[in-house]
Amino acid sequence: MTDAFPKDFVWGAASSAYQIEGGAAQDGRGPSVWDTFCERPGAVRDGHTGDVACDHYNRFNDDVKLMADMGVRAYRFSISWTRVLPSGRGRINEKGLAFYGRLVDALLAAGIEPWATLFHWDYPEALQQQGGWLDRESPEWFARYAGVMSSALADRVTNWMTINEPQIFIGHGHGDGAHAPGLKLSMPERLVASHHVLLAHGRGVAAIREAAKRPVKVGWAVCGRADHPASESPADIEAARGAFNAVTKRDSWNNTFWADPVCLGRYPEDALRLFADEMPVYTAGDMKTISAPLDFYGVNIYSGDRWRAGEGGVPEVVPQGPGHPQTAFGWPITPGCMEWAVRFLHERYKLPIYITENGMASIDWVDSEGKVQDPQRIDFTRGYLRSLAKAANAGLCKGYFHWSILDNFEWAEGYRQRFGLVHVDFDTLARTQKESAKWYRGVMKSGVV
Ligand code: IFM
Repeated sequence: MTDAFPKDFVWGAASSAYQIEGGAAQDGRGPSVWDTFCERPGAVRDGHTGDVACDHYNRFNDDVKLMADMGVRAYRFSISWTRVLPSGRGRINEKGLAFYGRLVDALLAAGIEPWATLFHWDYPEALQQQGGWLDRESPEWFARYAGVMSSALADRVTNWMTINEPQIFIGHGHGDGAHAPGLKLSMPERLVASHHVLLAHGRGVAAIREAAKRPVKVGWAVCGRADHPASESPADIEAARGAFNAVTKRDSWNNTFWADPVCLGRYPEDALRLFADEMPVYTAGDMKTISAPLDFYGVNIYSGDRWRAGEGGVPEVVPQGPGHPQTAFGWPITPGCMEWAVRFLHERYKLPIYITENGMASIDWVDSEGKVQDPQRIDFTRGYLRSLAKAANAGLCKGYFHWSILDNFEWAEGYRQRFGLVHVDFDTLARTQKESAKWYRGVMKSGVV
């Protein structure tokens, strides 16, 4: 069985600055909350840090050659805010800014389309000290940074994403404290921070467009629930749709609390009921700012619950049987979530969808023949792509970025979880293409999976 994708489908791979760059103290980069968090005893597994990571900051030319050799057509990377603005605002660090110019030039020269994300969790420590996302000025700090980057790169970078996965950096960074900056805020404070993140996104969209001086495409890259139906019966589809679009829990892990304000200009009714008077005061002007029109919707998809209409039509999650397939991280493998997340998002928000991340952690090593055999990653990706092909061929999804190009710093898990298409030996920093990279090369070339 094979599935062909549309000819103009965008094929790529993704990374983020703190997870691969290293060069933490090089050329005037300022500290981010992740630098500080990694210093806290016990915060990150085995005390790992992103100080060196994959040393991509110094090896980016070789990494771009590697990507070209792998047949990567588009590369989603993020910019380290504090490499460019060491204190988050104020003085621009020209050396840091120049790095991204060189990276973009190298990508373009290799025929790889750069897709830039402005914020992938490495918030400036100096701004954190001033209140971080709790400060009403924080959207303006972000807008300034967005404008600086757009002025510098939008002549060459067409596709932009504002923020990556607010569900996680608010949920873990400001809720349970498992990620930087390690805060455990009360629910009203968390909601204030969330509202400011949404405002920052909207201000960022405007700033990117204003500084670009030519038409660019702007979106975001979020995660959320990937509820999907257990069958194609209308009742099961309705059960999954209901869950996908609901805010039922007092946490950040949902779709609509974030996406309704951005795409529809309002918070969803169920969230307003659930959080009631814990919600911050906001104005119609705020909602107008937040809902600045987007060109695309980027979504990161890994795993989701299967839903069915149970007894009397009551929606219920289908329990996973014993031994259900899972990744090394313990995340259930549920390929059907790909097609349906795209369908549900497109149906509600009417934007072209890009899968800005998808992939899996597995236990990979360079074997005695010098190869990295990762058949699970090939099978995982094949299954998810076959599911995605249905949504792509229905015209709903326009591109796919595999997470990740390189094994990298997996946040609180340190270097233990390997998500790369390319294996990195963290002692020597040697790169080895995994078998999955060779397989994915064929997929990107043929558009057939
Ligand atoms: O590594 C992360 C990435 O930074 C954000 N999305 C999920 C990935 C895997 O956990």
